[in-house]
Amino acid sequence: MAAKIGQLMDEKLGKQKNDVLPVLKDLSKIILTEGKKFNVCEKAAKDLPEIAGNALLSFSSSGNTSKLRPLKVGVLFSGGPASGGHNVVVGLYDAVKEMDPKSEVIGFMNGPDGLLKADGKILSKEDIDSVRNQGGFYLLGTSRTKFEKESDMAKCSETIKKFDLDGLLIIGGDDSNTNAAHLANHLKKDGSKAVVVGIPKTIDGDLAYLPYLQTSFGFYTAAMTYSEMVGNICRDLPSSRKIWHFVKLMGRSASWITLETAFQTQPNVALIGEEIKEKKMTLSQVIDMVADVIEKRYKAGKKYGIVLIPEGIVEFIPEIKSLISSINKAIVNIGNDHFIKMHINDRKEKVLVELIQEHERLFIELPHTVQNGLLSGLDPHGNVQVSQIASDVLIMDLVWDRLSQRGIKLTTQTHFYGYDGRCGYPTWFDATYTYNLGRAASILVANSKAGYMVTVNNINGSFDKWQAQAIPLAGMMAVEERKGKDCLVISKYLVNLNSKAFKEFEKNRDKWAIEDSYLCPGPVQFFGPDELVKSRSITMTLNA
Ligand code: FBP
Repeated sequence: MAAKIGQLMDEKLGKQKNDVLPVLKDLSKIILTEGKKFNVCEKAAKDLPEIAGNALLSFSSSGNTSKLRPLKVGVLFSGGPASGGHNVVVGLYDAVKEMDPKSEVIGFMNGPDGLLKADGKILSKEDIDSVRNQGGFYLLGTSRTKFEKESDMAKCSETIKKFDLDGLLIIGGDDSNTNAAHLANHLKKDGSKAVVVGIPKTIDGDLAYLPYLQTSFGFYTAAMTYSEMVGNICRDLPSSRKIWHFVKLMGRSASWITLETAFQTQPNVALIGEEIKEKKMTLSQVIDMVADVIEKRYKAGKKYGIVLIPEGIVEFIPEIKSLISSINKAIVNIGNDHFIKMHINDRKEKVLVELIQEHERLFIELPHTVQNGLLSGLDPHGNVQVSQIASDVLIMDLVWDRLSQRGIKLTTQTHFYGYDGRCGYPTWFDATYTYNLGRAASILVANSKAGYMVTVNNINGSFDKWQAQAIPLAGMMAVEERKGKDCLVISKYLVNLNSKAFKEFEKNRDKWAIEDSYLCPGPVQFFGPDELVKSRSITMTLNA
C-alpha cells in the first residue's frame, strides 16, 4: 500500500528539531534579571499578597556556568486545545533532562481534574517523541475545571506534595492563568517549594498583554487552518458564481480569528463583534450592513460572495446580549441539571414564561436552530453555550429575509469552522514559540520564581530578535464583574478599533466588498522558503 501522508507527516515533523532562542541554548548560563515593577490593583494586592510584588523578569546569558539540579515538574493542559501545546511539554522535557538526566516531567491527565485527583504520570522519552511538533492535546487531554474553593486548593497542594514537585506549568487561557495566579499564591503562602508558571494558550487570540505578551500560542495555526478552508471557498466563488457563503469562525468572545482570516483571504464581508458593540449597532443595522454589500454586488452582476462571522458576535449585539443574559438567569432559576434533561419544547416553554415581553418577542423571531442553541443549557462556567448558537444561520436567515423584501433572491450556504482548526499541525511559528516557552518555563522553576507567566517577546521581528521574558501574573489582573460578583481576573484582549490591525482592515474592506480580491493561502507550511514557513499572524505583527 502507498504511504499514508498522515503517517509521513507525523514522522517527518516528529524528527524536525526545533529552533532554540540563543539565550535558551545553554541553560546553565542563564540569569534572570528583575525589571519594571508592575502596578497591581487593590484587590490583587489584597488577594495575592505573596506574588503581588513580582517584577518583570528578562533572560540573559551570564557567561558563567552554574550547576543545575534535577527537577520534578508537573504540567497540565487547561481549556480548549490549541496547536503547539505538545511542544511546550516537549520543550520543558528537553530542558529539564539537559539540566540533569534524573529530572522528571509529570503530566496530569484531563487538565485541572488530573491535579485535583492526583492523576499524573511520569512522561517517558517515547511519550515526548510521539508528540513533538504534533497538534492537539491528546498526550494528556484537557478540561475546563476551575479551582474555585479553598478545598480545591488544598487538593492541588496535596497532589503537588505527593509528586514532590518543584514546579507546575498550567497551559491555558485567561481563566486558567487566573487559576494559576491563585494557586501560585496559595502554594507560596503554604511554604511549598513548588512554583506555578502560566503558559499563554488560546486559539481565540484574546490573551495578550502588550507590549509584554504579543499573542497566545495556537491562534496563528487556527487562523491559518480556517484561512485555508475560507480560501478554498474564495476560489470556488468566481468559479461557480452562484452562492453566498456565511461562515462562522470560532472565537468565543474576541473577533481576532475573523480579523486574521479576513487579512489572509480578503472576503466580501467580515463582521467584527467589537465594532458592532462600540458603535452600538442593533441586529437590524448589522443585517442591513451585510444586505447592502450583497445588493451592490448583485447589481454589478455578482450573485456570489462570502461573509465571515465571529462565533461570539451574538454577545456583541446589545439586544441579543441582553436576551442571552435573561435566558441565563431563567436557566439558573429552573436549575441547569433539570433543564438539560427536558425535551426542547418544554425547555422553550419554561424559559419563555421567565422572559420579559421584549425578550420573548425577540426570541420568537429568531430561527429555530438559533433558539435551540440558546436553550442548550449552561457550560461549566454557568454561561449559555455561545458555540452552540448558530449565528451563521441567524445572520443568513435575516439577511435572506431582508433581501427578499428588496426583491433579491439568493442561494446561500452556512459553514461553521470551529473544532476543525484547533488541532492542526502547528505552524513553524507556533511550534517554535511553544518549544521555547517550555524551555524558558524550566528556568523559572529552576530559580523558584512563583506567579509568573512565561512569554517570548519581539516575536513580530526576526527569530534572532525574540526575547524570553516572564510577566508577573498579579500585574496582569483586574477586577471585573462576573455573575454579579467583583472578581479578580485576567482581562480578555479584544479587538480595539484604534489598533493598527483594525485600522488596516477598515482601510481595505470596502474594496474587498465589491471587487473580487480573494486570496487563497493554502495549507499550513512547515517546509519550504522562509517567507512561507516562518510567517506570523498579520494582526499580531501590525499591533506589535
Ligand atoms: P480556550 O479559551 O480555552 O482556549 O478555548 C477557546 C475555544 O476554542 C473557543 O474558541 C470556543 O468557543 C470554545 O473553546 C469551545 O469550547 P469547548 O471545547 O468547551 O466546546
